[in-house]
Amino acid sequence: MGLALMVLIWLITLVSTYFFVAKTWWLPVGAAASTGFIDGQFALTFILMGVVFLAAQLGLGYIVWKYRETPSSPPVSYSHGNTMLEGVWTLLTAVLFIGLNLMGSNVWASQRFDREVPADDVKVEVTGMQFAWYFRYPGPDGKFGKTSPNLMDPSAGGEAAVGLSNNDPAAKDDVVTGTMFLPVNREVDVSLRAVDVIHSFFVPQLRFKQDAVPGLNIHMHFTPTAIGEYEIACAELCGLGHYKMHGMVHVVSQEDYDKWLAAREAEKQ
Ligand SMILES: [Cu+2]
Repeated sequence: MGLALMVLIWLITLVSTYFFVAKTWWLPVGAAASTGFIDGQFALTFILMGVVFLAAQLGLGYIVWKYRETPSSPPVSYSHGNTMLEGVWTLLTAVLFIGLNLMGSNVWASQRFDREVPADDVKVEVTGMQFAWYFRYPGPDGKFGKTSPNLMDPSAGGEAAVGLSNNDPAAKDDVVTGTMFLPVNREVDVSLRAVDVIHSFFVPQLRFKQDAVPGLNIHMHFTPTAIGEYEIACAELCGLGHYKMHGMVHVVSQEDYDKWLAAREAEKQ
């Protein structure tokens, strides 16, 4: 029985490790400038944790087999553990987690702070609500008009859903859409908001994931590097309609982006 259990534990361990090594289940091909360092951090975390996982599971199987019950086994006895072993184990785990955290903080900060803001970045405000995403572009004046929670009417959709104030001159040319369009190879400055509960804006191909929190306006930036259509998923369980809270990002050429934006402006007139 001990032998069978050891083999079973090792089998489950090796089969589950295979899926990671063979990358049968992995992030899709990246289409953003940050793909390299995010995937690097991701791979490093999986390799380090994978080694610990393998060692722990192989060790578990061995111990289960070695201390199996046999006719000559001594009666069960309890010990109070080994303080030295527990100390070393706790220290190594702490070093591993704090180390990964410090390394990851560079990657984390690079999407939020470390940068010189390019003058020609594309500003988009993303608003999450139960259960839709809205995207607002500042229009030719480059300025977002005022919005107010009092004006928000999610059931009305569009401009009313994000609470756009029509009295503000800067709001006149703002474009609100249900689909995100972005020009390729230009830095996008996202302002992320939520109307009701916490949502999470996740575009796997763009290696972008950030919670949208009511009351906060969270800035992040990324640069799409390949033309294509990418699905947005809400990655935070946000209510009964969570499963249908998705949208599309269309990364297009600069020319197509200009045309699209001009058409949306024309629609407003
Ligand atoms: Cu959501």
